[in-house]
Amino acid sequence: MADTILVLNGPNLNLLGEREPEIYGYDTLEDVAAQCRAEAEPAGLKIDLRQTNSEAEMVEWFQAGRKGLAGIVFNPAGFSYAAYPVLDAIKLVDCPVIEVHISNIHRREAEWRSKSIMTQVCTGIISGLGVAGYALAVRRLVQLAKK
Ligand code: CA2
Repeated sequence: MADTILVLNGPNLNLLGEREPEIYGYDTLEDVAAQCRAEAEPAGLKIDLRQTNSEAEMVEWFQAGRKGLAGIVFNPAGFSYAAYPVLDAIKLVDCPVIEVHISNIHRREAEWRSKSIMTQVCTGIISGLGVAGYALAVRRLVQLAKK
């Protein structure tokens, strides 16, 4: 059985916990990694959490993850709205991909935030449950890996 879940984060999420806490909360990506590990490790799965501001690097991570992963949790952040090369790369992977947004992208001040182009190629989406959405996505990927 594939034993790793990738947790991929797009632009600016390296600043999670530092900026706009009223929207995104106070947890950092390190906290998110710990919450994801608490879901995955009892099932014998590992978490590999990464963040990049580079679209090219994100494409390369999806390409490298084409085979052999239990699943991918993906917060595309600003890539959600225009990064078609990333959308194409998601289509290459053979594991489930769950899109996660910390905020409810359908309930934000700007309408463009609700139009993620990634959703059409992801297995499912969690949006608006805060950083807890990451661990919930991992929980579902653990269930799917056991099937
Ligand atoms: O709610 C989410 O998780 C988002 O994907 C976050 C993105 C935003 O562009 C999406 O519309 C929704 C990134 C927001 C800007 O980056 C920040 C990172 C940390 C703290 C504050 C802002």
